[in-house]
Amino acid sequence: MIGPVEKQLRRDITKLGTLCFGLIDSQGLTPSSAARTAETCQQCGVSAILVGGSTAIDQLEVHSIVKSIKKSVTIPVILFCGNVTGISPDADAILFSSLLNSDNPYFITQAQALGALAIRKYQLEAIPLAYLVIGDGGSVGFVGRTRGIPPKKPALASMYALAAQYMGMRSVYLEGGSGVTSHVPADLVSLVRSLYDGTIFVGGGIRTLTQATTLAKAGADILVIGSLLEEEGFDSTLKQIVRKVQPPKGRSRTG
Ligand code: 1GP
Repeated sequence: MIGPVEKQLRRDITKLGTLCFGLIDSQGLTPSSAARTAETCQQCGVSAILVGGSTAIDQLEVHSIVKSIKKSVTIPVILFCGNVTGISPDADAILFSSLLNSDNPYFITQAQALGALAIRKYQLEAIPLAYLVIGDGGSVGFVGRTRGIPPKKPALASMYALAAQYMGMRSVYLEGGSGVTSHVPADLVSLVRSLYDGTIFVGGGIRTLTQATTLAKAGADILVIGSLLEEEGFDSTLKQIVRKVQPPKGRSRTG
């Protein structure tokens, strides 16, 4: 039941170490500027482009952005929806996520049920994922009605991650929130890594090489980078991050 995109990502993680994904928020970007950003991300060596946003409710906008990005890159374009309005038939896959620490069942199972038939109709590859908000989580914390896991309580995050594993979820996303000033703590990532067998995504507030390296060393499989892509000349930092966390084939990861 594991689809081609997920299979390839798993192979790359085994072979290369930590991967980087570029996250493009579908709001406030024209399709052509989104495509340019995605193209630059690909040139920097990222492994996939995520398209989404916790307040993205304009499905036509999401769709035209996905279509435009698909024409410009060869790496997978994966939906990262905050709601059913984030689905586009032109994407390669969707992070089929359940916001496990929400107080609102809509974000845990109901949106998923509402979207499921469309995903089947569009033949989108669904990648099952437990979405966990750490701390206040910014917009997603607010919109998703989460009870944020306290960043200084890694054991709580590991309990959720293990529960996700026992429920058959092959990935877990430790989300600090887009644009936050401090990313998910490294000791929380390493505790989850020591207990959870699947793919670990980490995102929120990753803007520098040091932050990315720290989280990669702590055990993140995939680093999701969004806000950095809105900065002028982001490509030099992104390139350095990719090179450091994912060295060229045949070389082992250093320091
Ligand atoms: C948000 O984790 C992602 O869902 C990315 O966060 O925008 O802070 O990079 P940033």
